[in-house]
Amino acid sequence: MLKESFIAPTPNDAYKLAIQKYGSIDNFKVIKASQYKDKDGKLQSEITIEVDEDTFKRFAGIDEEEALLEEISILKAKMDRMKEVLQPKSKDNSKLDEVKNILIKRGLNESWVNHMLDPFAGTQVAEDKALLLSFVLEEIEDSITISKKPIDKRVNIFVGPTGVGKTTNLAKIAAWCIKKGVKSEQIAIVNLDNFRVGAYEQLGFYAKSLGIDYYCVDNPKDVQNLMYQLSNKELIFMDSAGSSPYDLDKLIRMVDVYKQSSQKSSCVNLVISGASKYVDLKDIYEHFSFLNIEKTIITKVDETRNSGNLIAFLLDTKLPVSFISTGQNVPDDLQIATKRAILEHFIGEVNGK
Ligand SMILES: Nc1nc2c(ncn2[C@@H]2O[C@H](COP(=O)(O)OP(=O)(O)O)[C@@H](O)[C@H]2O)c(=O)[nH]1
Ligand SMILES: [Mg+2]
Repeated sequence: MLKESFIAPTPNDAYKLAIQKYGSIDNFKVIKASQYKDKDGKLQSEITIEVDEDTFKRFAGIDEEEALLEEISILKAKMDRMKEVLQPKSKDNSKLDEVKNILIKRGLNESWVNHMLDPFAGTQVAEDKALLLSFVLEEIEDSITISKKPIDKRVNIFVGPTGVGKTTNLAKIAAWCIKKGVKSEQIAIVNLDNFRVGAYEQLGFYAKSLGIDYYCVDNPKDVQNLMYQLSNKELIFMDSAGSSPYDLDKLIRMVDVYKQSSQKSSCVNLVISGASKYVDLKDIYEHFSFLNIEKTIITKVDETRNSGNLIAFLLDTKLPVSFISTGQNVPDDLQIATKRAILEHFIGEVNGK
């Protein structure tokens, strides 16, 4: 025997449904009748009948084989629905690829971009360009580091390739410290770059206009003597040349001496141009890494349309950024680094501005 239920608003209507299906009361037996409230609070009546298999098939108008096929097709439809739920909802990754291309074209590292965005492939997020971009920007914002205080050591040395903006930004930063309340008599500027034509005069000019004492040394012994001489100064800024292997060797020896004589209260600042390519930035970083770089100062952000290179470098090295130089004007074109300031250019670039 098979059991079957009929549901209607009243017991009488439920009963009528059973008669409608099986023709006469003689073809089935009512074994249960009950009432309940459905999810909308409406009263429903349910009757359960018993019917033998032959009658069921006769009135259903199907033979056994058909019943089986029907059952299989119902199961198949059910499985398809389950697959739909389990499977990624979207197969269209064209927007995802578009976003990846924009980011890579703007200088971000391809493997980093893939690592960030591939998990979204085939999902609904993959169809939303704005969502994908904001996800990546948030990841960048979380991962880059800003130094807690831009200047927190007594002796600060500026290293980096020639022409990157070490001398001009040293002057801007010294001016910023004066603005923040350090007396100019409490500051000293030291030039380790006295070989280059004009290097002495350039920094000397800035020092004089800021009222800061200015010194020039070119060997480790003189560095040591000068550090003793300047022991009463609150803040010391050191400029360097250091591009050729000879310069670098000398710089390493001088920095070694000044680090020893300044008893750990010293900081090596790597000055890099925000307009440089990723591979060049990595080369520069490796070139100067012997000096234990603590912070980085980014210059020439006004000169680039591909700041993704810089961001890729910062994501890679995790170097804390202290200042950002936005132009040639001394002392005005200088900002304290913020994540926003670093991302601002990049956001403009990825949005095609
Ligand atoms: N556009 C632009 N030029 C800059 C910036 N910072 C420095 N410069 C210029 O880059 C050139 C080299 O600067 P300098 O300080 O002498 O570089 P150094 O060789 O590293 O000491 C100068 O003409 C500066 O005015 C900047 O943020 N933006
Ligand atoms: Mg210089």
